[in-house]
Amino acid sequence: MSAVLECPICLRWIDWDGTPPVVFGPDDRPEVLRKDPREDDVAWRTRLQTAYRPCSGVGSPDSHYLPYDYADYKAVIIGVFGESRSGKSHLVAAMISRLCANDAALRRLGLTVEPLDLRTHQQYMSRTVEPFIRGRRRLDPTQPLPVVFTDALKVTNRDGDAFAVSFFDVAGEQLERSDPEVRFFGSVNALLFVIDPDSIPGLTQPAATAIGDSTFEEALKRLGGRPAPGREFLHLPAALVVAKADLLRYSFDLVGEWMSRSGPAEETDLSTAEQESEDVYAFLVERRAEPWLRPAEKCYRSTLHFASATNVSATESTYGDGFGQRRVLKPLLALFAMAGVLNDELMRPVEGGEDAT
Ligand SMILES: Nc1nc2c(ncn2[C@@H]2O[C@H](COP(=O)(O)OP(=O)(O)O)[C@@H](O)[C@H]2O)c(=O)[nH]1
Ligand SMILES: [Mg+2]
Ligand SMILES: [Zn+2]
Repeated sequence: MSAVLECPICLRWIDWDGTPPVVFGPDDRPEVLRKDPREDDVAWRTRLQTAYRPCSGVGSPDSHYLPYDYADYKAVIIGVFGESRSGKSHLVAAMISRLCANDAALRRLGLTVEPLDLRTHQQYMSRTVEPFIRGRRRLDPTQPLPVVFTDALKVTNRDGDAFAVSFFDVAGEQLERSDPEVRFFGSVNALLFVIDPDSIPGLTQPAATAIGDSTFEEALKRLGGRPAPGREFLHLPAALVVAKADLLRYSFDLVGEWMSRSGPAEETDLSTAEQESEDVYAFLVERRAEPWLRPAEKCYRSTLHFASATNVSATESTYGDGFGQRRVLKPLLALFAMAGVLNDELMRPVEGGEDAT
């Protein structure tokens, strides 16, 4: 029997070994890749590195193209939730930018990051990450489009275990209602909930009247429909991020304190995740924002974070002085630790807590 794999985007089964490799030609159209009988194995394998397997007919409009080697790695599929304008797309772009920096701090954690889906990755970097991070340009609102991976990366840990880490960042309105396009509720196995301080009454907007985030409720409802042992908890790890935390840092000392702790060494130190989670939780409870905490109550494991993708607000469509990313990597690394990409011992608080030297 040949291996089958579920398409993470549409949940249809793919006969993995029976599906021929496909490449995208110069006109961006998929075409079946054929081995030249005179071609040696090394050349063939090199060509396969940029190949895909379609979940349905080659060129068919509802086909999704998964990296040829996708099934070789354990899939970590991150669903990003939050209403429109909560800051999802800026946060994801900032996270991926930091993750792909492959800097010394990440190497100390033993992580190596490479593109998995080269075509998607290059498009995402050139259309989104680079204009934002290097060009300081504000990202346009995400369009409600057919769902595809935002990016897919191969992340290898210290033990040599490789993971296919992919992200779904779709338009908020597609998450709010039961959009038939959005089927990834059946495949995501790590959750990123983006809490918008602008929507919590009394934080940044005096006129805010929301009582929670409808996309969180929709996600918890639809994820809860999955068969799971226990049922009381969703057996999925979640990171809850209070985004745009730069807007809170001067009005709330607690947020200011966390936001002043930044930089590669701090962001890759997960031993403070528990303390930060407690602080964020208490902060939100004190401000009667319990509805935004539902994912933390529902998921069997969760962490909470303060982060800012920009550190300043945009003027017109660009970010000026002070632009930078603060604490964006830690929530993703915490998800990695909860999902088994990183050793979850890294989240054990250091004896003596914050005062330890
Ligand atoms: N001050 C501040 N504004 C942010 C931050 N992240 C996003 N924004 C703003 O929030 C708006 C919505 O962000 P976006 O990422 O597109 O939200 P999405 O609809 O959830 O994807 C944009 O206009 C951004 O300028 C942040 O960290 N700080
Ligand atoms: Mg968006
Ligand atoms: Zn599919």
